[in-house]
Amino acid sequence: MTKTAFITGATSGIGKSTAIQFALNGINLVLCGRRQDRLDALKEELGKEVQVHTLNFDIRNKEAVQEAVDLLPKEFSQIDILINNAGNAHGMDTIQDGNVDDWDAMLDINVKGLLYVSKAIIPQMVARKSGHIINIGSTAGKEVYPKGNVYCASKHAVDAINQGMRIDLNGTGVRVGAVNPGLVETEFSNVRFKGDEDRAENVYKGFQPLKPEDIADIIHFVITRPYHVNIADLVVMPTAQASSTIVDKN
Ligand code: NDP
Ligand code: 8X3
Repeated sequence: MTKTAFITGATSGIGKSTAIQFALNGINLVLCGRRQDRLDALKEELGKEVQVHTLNFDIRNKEAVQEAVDLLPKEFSQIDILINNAGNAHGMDTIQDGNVDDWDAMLDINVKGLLYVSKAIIPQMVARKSGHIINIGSTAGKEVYPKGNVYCASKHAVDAINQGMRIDLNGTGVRVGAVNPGLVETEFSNVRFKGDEDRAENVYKGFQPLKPEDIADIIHFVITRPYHVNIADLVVMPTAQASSTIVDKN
């Protein structure tokens, strides 16, 4: 039977590549983000392959999240796969120089937003005794690096939530796992450095970073394992990367 995936942060980077990969493999899509022009373009492109519905909401707004899920058209209302991907870093400062608005954004989007979407979708999965949730964490959820403080805290929270979901949903038939990437070249650093393109590009200079397609390919692998196989927690880095701070740059 054709499955339906709900992907947050589908307008760019890892989420967009995952949407394309899923469409090529016949998975119907509910694509979420705030940039309507990009949602429209994706619907136009991927709608040639599968059924696509788009949702425009800010993941920080819990009422908007719940309403978007509640009002899904019938043909998209059964969510088989949830990709909790929307998120970003905002700023990169020492804790003493950190901007509290950046801290709010990272905790509200990466942690609370992920929880709001999960809260809106998990009950139907439990009721049906099936479903698969992939939480997009980060190597920043496995270690802390200089000036990473609150972003790392948000991704450590995703790591804990991923474990907590798997524990609490054990026995319900719902699979839960995380994919934790290292350095992937997306709009991530443009957002982190607030549009400073030189600074953003510099992050990926001198080595071959991961492409969002690499992560999409892995996510598709994870969600296509047989039902008795759950990939619980997966870390993937570029070959040139050994840790958040050790990258072989030439
Ligand atoms: P991008 O900036 O390319 O994509 C981020 C996506 O999140 C966009 O589609 C954006 O959509 C969406 N988003 C951001 N804020 C909100 C919001 N308030 N409400 C709704 N949607 C929002 O970055 P990536 O693809 O790299 O990031 C995706 C995930 O991967 C994030 O969770 C990130 O932390 C994680 N990650 C990234 C790594 C990297 O090196 N790139 C490494 C490890 C993890 P829109 O602006 O349209 O709302
Ligand atoms: C993104 C990877 O190293 O920029 O989560 O924090 S890193």
